[in-house]
Amino acid sequence: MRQASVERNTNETEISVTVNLDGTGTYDVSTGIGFLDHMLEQLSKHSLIDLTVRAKGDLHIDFHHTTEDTGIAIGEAVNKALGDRAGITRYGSAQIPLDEALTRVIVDCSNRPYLVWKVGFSRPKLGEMDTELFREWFQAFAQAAGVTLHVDNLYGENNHHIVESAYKALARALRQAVTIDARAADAVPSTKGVLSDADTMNSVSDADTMNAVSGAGKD
Ligand SMILES: [Mn+2]
Repeated sequence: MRQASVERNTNETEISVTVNLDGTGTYDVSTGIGFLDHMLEQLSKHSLIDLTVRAKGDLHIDFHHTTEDTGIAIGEAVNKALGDRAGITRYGSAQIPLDEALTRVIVDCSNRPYLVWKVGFSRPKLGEMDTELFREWFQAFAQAAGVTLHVDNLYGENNHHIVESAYKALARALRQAVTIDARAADAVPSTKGVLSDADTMNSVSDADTMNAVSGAGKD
């Protein structure tokens, strides 16, 4: 079983996360932000990644730190659970509708963190949550998980539908990408021969890797 746990404590948030990449989509999520819980439950359910999240953040300020740090912690847990990334399918893509909204997500478990975010909202808030925070979550997740992530809302009107279709598409794309490829179960899917953090430590200053650093964990 590819499982990992992460504890992340700062002055702003206290978060514990457990993931099992080879799960059944069982979740137990509590961040203190109802809408974010709803999204993380979609992520687990449709990726088949078992997910436990306990977050206690400084919600009296706003939802920014808790949203971003939850993305970091879940990303770190996924990264850890992927280990040396040998045998994974590596790439995944999904186009998921929710009524009138359609969102495409493409994932590359490349250990080259990068986010392309082409999602716009017509309202500043969903429930109590600022819609601009969803980009922060995806940026933090991409950075910490070591994945290239392209998120493209093709069309849609309802803001709840738009963001929910993005999380569901992430889930389905991730499910493909982290699945062990039976035809290449022992091989690292890269001609470079390495995809893991430990093996690529020396290339952290790589310009392409650094491109994606802005945003995650900075504020
Ligand atoms: Mn919903």
